[in-house]
Amino acid sequence: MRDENEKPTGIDRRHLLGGTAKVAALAGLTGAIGGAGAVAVGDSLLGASPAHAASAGGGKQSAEVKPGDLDEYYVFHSGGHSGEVRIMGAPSMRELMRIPVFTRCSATGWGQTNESRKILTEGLSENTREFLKTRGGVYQNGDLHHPHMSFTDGTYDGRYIFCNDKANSRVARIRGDIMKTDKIIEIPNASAIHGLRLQKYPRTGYVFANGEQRVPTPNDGKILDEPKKYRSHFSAIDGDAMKVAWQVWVDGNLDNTDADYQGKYVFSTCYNSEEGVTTAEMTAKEQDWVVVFNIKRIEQAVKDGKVEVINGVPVVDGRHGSPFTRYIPIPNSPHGVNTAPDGIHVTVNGKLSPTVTVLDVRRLDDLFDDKIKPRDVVVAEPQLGLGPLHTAYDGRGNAYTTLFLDSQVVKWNLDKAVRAFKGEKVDPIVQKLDVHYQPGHLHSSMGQTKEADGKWLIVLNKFSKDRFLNVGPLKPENDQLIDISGDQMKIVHDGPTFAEPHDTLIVHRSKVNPVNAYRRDDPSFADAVKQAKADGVDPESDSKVIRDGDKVRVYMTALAPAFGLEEFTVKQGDEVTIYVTNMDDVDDLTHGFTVTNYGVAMEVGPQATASVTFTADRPGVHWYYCQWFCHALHMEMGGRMLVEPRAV
Ligand code: RUQ
Ligand code: CUA
Repeated sequence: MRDENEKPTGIDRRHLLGGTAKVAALAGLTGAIGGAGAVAVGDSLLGASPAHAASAGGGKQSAEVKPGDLDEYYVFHSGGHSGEVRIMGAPSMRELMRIPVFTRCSATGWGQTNESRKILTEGLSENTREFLKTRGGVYQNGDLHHPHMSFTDGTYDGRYIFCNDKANSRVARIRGDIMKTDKIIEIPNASAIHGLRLQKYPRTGYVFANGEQRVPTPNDGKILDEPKKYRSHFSAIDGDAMKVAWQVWVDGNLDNTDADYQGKYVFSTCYNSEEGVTTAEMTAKEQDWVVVFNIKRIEQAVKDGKVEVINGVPVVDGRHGSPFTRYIPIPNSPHGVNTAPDGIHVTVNGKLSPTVTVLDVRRLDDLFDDKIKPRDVVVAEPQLGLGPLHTAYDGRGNAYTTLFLDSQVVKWNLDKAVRAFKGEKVDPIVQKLDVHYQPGHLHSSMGQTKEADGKWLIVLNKFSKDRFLNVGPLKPENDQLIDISGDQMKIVHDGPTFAEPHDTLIVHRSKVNPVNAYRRDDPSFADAVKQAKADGVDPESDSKVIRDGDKVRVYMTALAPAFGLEEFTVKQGDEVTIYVTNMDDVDDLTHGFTVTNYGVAMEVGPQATASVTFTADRPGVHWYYCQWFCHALHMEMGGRMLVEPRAV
């Protein structure tokens, strides 16, 4: 689809690069807010009228999306230690939806329904399931840093969103059609899955996931305070099967990761090459590294069985000297790693070093063939400022890096950085913009794809301080929207958010096509439909109670404004499973099912079946009701569960 806002065709790249030279003259104005200094080139990019051209070098885009109008982009926002993914719209920054992933959710019953509990438990190890037995059967928390959408041929395809859980070492997948989590797996031989990125070419394919903490393998208590024996593993997960395909044992730990656009190499930063266990030890050296993984060689070794199988996963030894990896030295404790949409450059962000190191992927074949040295892959290393964490791109040759300590975003030119590294007297820095405050990740529209369109940048600031009304000791974070369509960055919106967006995606709406109702053969509730069939019940039309010893299965339809059953009776102590099928197929007609004073609640989407199991251990009259406002008679949509007391 084409939008009236889409990038005009026929952009003259050389004209643009030439234009930035004018901006370079402004580079001394560090911290200058975009809008100062008129440069007309940005206007030609936007196709703005000459009337605007005279005003400023900042973009001319507005964050305003009028009531009833739709945003141009979907934003997939991580929920950090809230454990969810949030969908927002850009440029309005309106929150559109929350997708429970590692969370429990009061509204939707995520963590409570049989369908969600299956997803939350089926990918766990026996050992973890055993551990959770006395803890409600599922983890109650998660720390979701990095949501990423699946790729086909270097750009988003809308199929899935994958994300990590640092807290409990898991990886999850969200379906792009219904925007619900459909798979969660625990990653064996890893502790704290942090960096997560996807194979971009030819498709996803692999989900690459970093084990951040070094731990004994197996971590069963036999090895404790012997850090030299700890290990960390890089994982490649088959994103279709949601199964770990292989792992690589590395030196150091693993922080962030990204993949190339050729499907050959993956990169992971390491901030603890010292393999220390205290902060002082971890930051002792001046140099750490980025590990480069050679996918073909690893796949070949796995195929040839040249692996150690640990907890069911083939593991190759990728420590120094192995054919599977190369370690490129990078100044002190690098953090983010970001592949540029040009398919050639990869930036490694220094964190404790003021530099960003730029690699050229075209040199990696030679590196793996030992024709060149690791540092020969480095083609630039500009000094940008204090605390570089992550880098985004505009598809016009510019990069944008967050400076955590300086509370700035620095815009710099890749080509100039490469030329400066060769000794030419050029300053790659285009502009430094103050942000509020202490930014971590940043993301440009379509910027992690080969279709980077250079329109918007979202900067996730860890602190909001004085930007909003005081809400007590715990303050929101601040997600700032920046117009990058001009030569100068311009902040256009402040957006408070709850703990804690780490990372975000800005995906053009043409890539995302969710459905309005479930298909009746949707796999997410296939078990419920199967059970109904086995009980001789058609869940789409029948409402009835099936008794099976002390198990009771209650089937009912939901059709606004009534459930198929206005009452049912069970005995105290029965294990009751309620199956509700929403037969409304009107857009936006979700029902709910809550049992009063039973702690039971779930969402029942249009055309979906949802189920929940509980023990009816409280005798008495317990009304159930629909908690999703669905009809003028929504308040009346309910019924009674009569629980007969156990005979004494
Ligand atoms: S990390 S602030 Cu968890 Cu993505 Cu860099
Ligand atoms: Cu159905 Cu409210």
